[in-house]
Amino acid sequence: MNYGYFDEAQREYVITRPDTPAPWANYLGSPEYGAIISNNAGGYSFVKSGANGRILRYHFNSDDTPGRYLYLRDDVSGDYWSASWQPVGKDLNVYKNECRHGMSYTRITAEYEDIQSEALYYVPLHKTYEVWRLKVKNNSEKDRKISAFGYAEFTNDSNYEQDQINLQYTLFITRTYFKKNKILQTINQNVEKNEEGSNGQERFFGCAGAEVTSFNGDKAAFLGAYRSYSNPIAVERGHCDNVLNYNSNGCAALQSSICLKPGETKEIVYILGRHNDKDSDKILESYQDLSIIEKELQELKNYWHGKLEHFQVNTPSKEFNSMINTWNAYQCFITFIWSRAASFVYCGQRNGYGYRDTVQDIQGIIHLDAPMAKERIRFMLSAQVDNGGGLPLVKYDHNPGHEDTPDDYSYVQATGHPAYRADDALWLFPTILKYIGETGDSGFLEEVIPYANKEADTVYDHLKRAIRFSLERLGDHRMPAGLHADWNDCLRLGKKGESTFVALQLYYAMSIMISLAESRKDIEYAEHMKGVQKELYEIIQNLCWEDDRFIRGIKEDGQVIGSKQNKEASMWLNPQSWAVISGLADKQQAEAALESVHRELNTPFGVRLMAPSFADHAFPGALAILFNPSTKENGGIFSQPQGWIILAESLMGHGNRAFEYFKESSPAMLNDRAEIRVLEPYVHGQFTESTESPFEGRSHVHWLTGTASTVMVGCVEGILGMRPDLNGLRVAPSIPSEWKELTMKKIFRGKCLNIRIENKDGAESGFREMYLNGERLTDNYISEAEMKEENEILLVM
Ligand code: IFM
Repeated sequence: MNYGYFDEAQREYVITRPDTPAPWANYLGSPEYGAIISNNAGGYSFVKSGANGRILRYHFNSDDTPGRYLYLRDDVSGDYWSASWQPVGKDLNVYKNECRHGMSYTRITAEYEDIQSEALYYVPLHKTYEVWRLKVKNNSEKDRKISAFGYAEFTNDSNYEQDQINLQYTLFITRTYFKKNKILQTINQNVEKNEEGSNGQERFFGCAGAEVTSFNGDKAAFLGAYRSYSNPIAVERGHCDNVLNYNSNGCAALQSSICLKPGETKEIVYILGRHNDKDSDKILESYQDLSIIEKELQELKNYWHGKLEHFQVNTPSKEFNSMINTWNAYQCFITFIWSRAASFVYCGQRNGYGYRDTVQDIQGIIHLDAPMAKERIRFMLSAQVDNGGGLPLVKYDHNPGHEDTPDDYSYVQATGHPAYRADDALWLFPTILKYIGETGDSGFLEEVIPYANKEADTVYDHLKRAIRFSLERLGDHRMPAGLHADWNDCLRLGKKGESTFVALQLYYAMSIMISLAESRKDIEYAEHMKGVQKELYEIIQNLCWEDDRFIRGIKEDGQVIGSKQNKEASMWLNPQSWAVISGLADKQQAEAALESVHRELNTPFGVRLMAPSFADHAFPGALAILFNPSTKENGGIFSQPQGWIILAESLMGHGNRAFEYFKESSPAMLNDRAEIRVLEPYVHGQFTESTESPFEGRSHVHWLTGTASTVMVGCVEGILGMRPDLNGLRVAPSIPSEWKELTMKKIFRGKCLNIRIENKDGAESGFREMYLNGERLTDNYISEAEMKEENEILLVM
């Protein structure tokens, strides 16, 4: 069943049925002012922090309420509805509704009883408030008298947890006032006032374009006792009763009357934000001329569409195109910006950036906005401890050079992270390599960046220390120890247990370091690294290869995890894909390992993280057993590794297999089975339930997931074969053989590359000829020096 479609010309996902199987969300705003909104206008807003800056309330894990509600009432008949289907929820046979989620804005249109409405929601670029514009049109043949009620439910405290739980306090600290067409809410209004008489704890919800005829600042007064958002007494009655909040729950409800001639349209704009009386008046004044709204919307589109224009593809698969050109790309930015801070599942309690997640998230945007990526790489390097390891959690107020580390009790207490994780800093290698490849900015390696706790070093030396960190923490077999965890949070191999995944990451990191050292003529280090890498190679080959698979690791007590002999969890995905990505597996091993993945882990909805799930034979560190079988790390289809298996198959030239994995797990490909997948068809989730679940194919944990970046890399670098290096670009597509032609437009180091791939013979990979601006090249590589401002590239497969 489908609930909507991709409108690629507008870069919008259009929801045509509002009764989606879950709230389907969009993100508005920036780290300064963030907002999340569903197709039924549910959601919340916050200033700077989802945990400490919450201004709109939301009921998590519940009924997608409250939200940014715009009620409409026919003042003659008394009938009322809402501009989004919910919360009033009119019969869909008579109420028509469409929601368009775009790049940082959402537009919901409805038609009921010949009244057409359009609610547009956005946060203007570089602004710290949000705009709701309501347009109402009379499509009937008679005059209509309509009341519009804008409703915003404030939190009683900016701290989300306090607002929800500490009611004996937070119910008694807010007040609302009605001042000049707006409700102003104050918190702790008597304390710490600045010169302007404000304590920075004021929120407002105001209206421009229409007079407010009645208001409520008290939630209970607006809704009425034993009522809900679907039938507020104020709307039913036809007016608010001007009751303000004092020792109760605050809200802002503003009623305006709209008289419409046949065919006439009127507009009202509502603005919400955390600003004091004076500033909010200024903001509202700037919306007296409502034409500003179209300008601001255009600015937003230019900003986002401009970023996405850096890489565009046109393949025979419209789903692939929608994901790579728009939605996967946008999700990469959203995940990059919000990390794991705020969604309908992440309630905003994370107080920092996870090291490994953040360094991986960066990879998804490098080809679209390299300067933005560089800024975050710097930040993450400044969160590397001088021993080379990453801080498992980097606080939002991170202070480079002055931080405590997991060796300090204070850090453990503040973050809840008791120890280093084995993989954190190793993610720096592919991320920095990709950044340098995309930009040619090898000078970045010379930049001096502080460590988290003390001292500073060049980026190059930061990387050396990351390698040293792993080498100083080896297990009994001289493989890297799993420490508190490797990528898999649910796998504790014991402090000295050894992780194949980390060993492969380290092996790959060494290859990267050898090439960087050679290019800088640091021959001594390169030679040293080659020796150490060779030793690691032998160890992994001797210990971790078992017939047709790489094992997952060795526990502290010697037990092998991921061996064929194991009754449960005998086959794991990541060691197979990473054996290929790292370059360690020889051809025969790679082919065998990938075949085992397909045979033992593949399902109609993607590849399982491991199988069989733990049920009766888990070891004490196998925390995955906490989850139901086929769920999350316990044999679920974990989404992030789908990107790695797509990449691994592509690197092997298996275009058909790579695309098969894309198809199975891609949200867009499941658009017509949305009732099974449940999550937004335009967004990756953290995992999908697998074969043992009664709900096989159902996905969870929308938006904020490392999947965005791994699948992006799997598709762009893998399937599409965009493989930049220090000096230029290799074009090595690994595509499904049914694709006979595809084109790409890539902005590479300021130059425009128009790339056409011709595949008349139905190959999966490889090339016969490549041309740059009509000149035949000797292979499939173009150096930067050969490129003009505008380039036509043809690769014949
Ligand atoms: O790698 C982790 C990630 O850091 C958080 N989500 C789960 C992943 C796998 O355990």
